[in-house]
Amino acid sequence: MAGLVTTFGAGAMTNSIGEIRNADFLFVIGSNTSEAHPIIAMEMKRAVRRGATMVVADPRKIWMSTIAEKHLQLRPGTDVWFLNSLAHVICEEGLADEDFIAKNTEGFEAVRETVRRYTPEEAEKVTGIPAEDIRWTAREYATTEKAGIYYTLGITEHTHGTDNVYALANLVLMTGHLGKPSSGMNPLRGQNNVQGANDAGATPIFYPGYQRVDDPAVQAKYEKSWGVKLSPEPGLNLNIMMKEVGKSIKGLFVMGEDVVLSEPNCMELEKGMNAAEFIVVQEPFLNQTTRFADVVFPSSVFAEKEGVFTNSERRVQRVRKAVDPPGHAREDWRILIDMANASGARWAFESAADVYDELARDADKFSGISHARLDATVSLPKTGLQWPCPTPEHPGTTFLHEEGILRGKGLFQAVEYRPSAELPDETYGLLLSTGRTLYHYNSATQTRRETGLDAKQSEAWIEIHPRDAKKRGIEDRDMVEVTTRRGSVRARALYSRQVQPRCIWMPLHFAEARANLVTNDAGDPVTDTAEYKVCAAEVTKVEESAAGVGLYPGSFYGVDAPA
Ligand SMILES: Nc1nc2c(c(=O)[nH]1)N[C@H]1C(S)=C(S)[C@@H](COP(=O)(O)OP(=O)(O)OC[C@H]3O[C@@H](n4cnc5c(=O)[nH]c(N)nc54)[C@H](O)[C@@H]3O)O[C@H]1N2
Ligand SMILES: Nc1nc2c(c(=O)[nH]1)N[C@H]1C(S)=C(S)[C@@H](COP(=O)(O)OP(=O)(O)OC[C@H]3O[C@@H](n4cnc5c(=O)[nH]c(N)nc54)[C@H](O)[C@@H]3O)O[C@H]1N2
Ligand SMILES: [Mo]
Repeated sequence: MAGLVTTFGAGAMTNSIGEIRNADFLFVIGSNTSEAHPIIAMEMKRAVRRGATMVVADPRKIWMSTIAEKHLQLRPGTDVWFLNSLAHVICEEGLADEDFIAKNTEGFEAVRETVRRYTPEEAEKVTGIPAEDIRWTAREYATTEKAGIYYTLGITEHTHGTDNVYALANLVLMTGHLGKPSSGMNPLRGQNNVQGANDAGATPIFYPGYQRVDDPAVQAKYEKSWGVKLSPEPGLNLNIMMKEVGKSIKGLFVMGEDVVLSEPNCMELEKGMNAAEFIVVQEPFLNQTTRFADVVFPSSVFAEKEGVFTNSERRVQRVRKAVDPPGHAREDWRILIDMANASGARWAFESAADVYDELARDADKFSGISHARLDATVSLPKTGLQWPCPTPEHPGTTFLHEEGILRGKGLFQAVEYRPSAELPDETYGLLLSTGRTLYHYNSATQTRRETGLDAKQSEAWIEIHPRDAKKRGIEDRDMVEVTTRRGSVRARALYSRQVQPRCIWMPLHFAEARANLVTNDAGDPVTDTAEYKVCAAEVTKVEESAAGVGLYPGSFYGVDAPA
């Protein structure tokens, strides 16, 4: 199991972005690729233009669904049903790659047994996807050699997010779509360098390079290397930490996250922040979270510093300083080193390159990578090196698992459907989902400071199906209040057929209408990732206030035109 779990645990693409254009079947699930990953979407468009078949599984009509052979518009939160029914068809119709399964995997029988019950006809009742479309998708996926899966938050931001990922991995393993070009299992990472942050050990369970904190040999290695005693206990996951702020967590050092905007059920977090004893925020901009800070360290943005970024395909690339940080702002690493040394450490790093060298020294995956090597091997358009890259001579790794599933075996995981934590009922009759748009970036601290982007989308909105709106006496563009068990926000209602009836959708970007005042902080049992994608909500019309009348956010292809 070692290989697959390391890869899936690392959450990196098994394959590379450049391979997408040569894929013959693209299975895009829970990813609004053209808005959230436009460069990767370009590769997908290129594949489709070449003749590849694309299937989009998404509750909303998104731009990608307009070029897909089929749009499987499932009900939010029903992916395990859908994916198990694909596995059902693959098993029943003898499409599984028995040879690959025997050589490379363990645990297939349990999955075969579990999915027996997940017939396409039953799946249709739960997911809303026609049984025939399920059969067709299963056959196309299983019988196409170059078939890749691409997924993002529509899969992970659920209380059954881990089950969704396992159900996808089962499909990859049973069809043997692994260790080959243009195939595999490809989570598209979110923030710039979120991959690099994970690689560097910014997670509660790993040291750099996905070496487990509870492995005594690893612990001993780092105690020697860093010269300090280390704990073998995994740390807390983000969602759990946020619930402990002001309770067992008395002090908080926040760097590069606008927590009171982006964490679920954020009013509870605000209470915790008010009860905390000391809060430091290291930020290039004043944001919602700096309101709670005792100290703000002004830091710099990407163009103001040296370093490396690692993207979703494990490619470590150099970033170079273009301008000096303004005023008192400084590079993050310099601030952290000063903090460490003021606390009694003796860190002597003189450059970002020194910091990277220390990381690479103890983590095999990157030991062949250094700023010096990256600087010496610039060959456009393919810059950087893809890990694993264990030695200075190693060329880097384009796709993983070429020689079988590394040293271990891919472990199947039988998963059963569990409904989302909170579903619509008589009081809260609508299903609310949240996400992002092309024009703004997460907390929008950066994009709302840019006049062009702000002109495109200057105020918050919710998308509601005209039928649901009319039932509630809501006209297109009326101001409404969205209420859940946790709180309420005001935003403009837009009639939209992008969303299904009985579903509403809103972006997370707007500080004055924080989606996270209403989202559910129930977490996945394994990762604690919150259920941002499903909660129960109700919508009522409110009087237009004098302020806050902004521009219509626009639509890219007209499906959300007023009825
Ligand atoms: N322009 C822009 N780009 C960004 C960002 C940004 O804020 N703005 N943020 C970056 C970050 S941090 C991230 S993590 C990525 C996220 O990238 P995405 O995950 O693509 O972004 P989301 O808007 O969350 O969209 C998730 C998709 O999943 C669908 N979905 C919702 N619920 C379900 C479900 O139950 N099942 C299925 N199958 N699908 C579902 C939604 O309809 C949507 O199309 O984007 C990154 N790129
Ligand atoms: N409702 C809902 N909520 C969500 C999501 C959702 O889909 N729905 N998605 C979730 C996801 S996937 C994510 S990733 C989060 C994102 O949420 P956040 O991480 O809070 O959002 P960002 O805007 O990416 O960045 C946070 C801060 O980093 C600062 N920053 C930028 N560059 C630097 C730098 O170089 N150094 C330092 N120190 N700071 C910097 C920015 O100014 C900003 O204030 O939101 C999550 N919240
Ligand atoms: Mo993200």
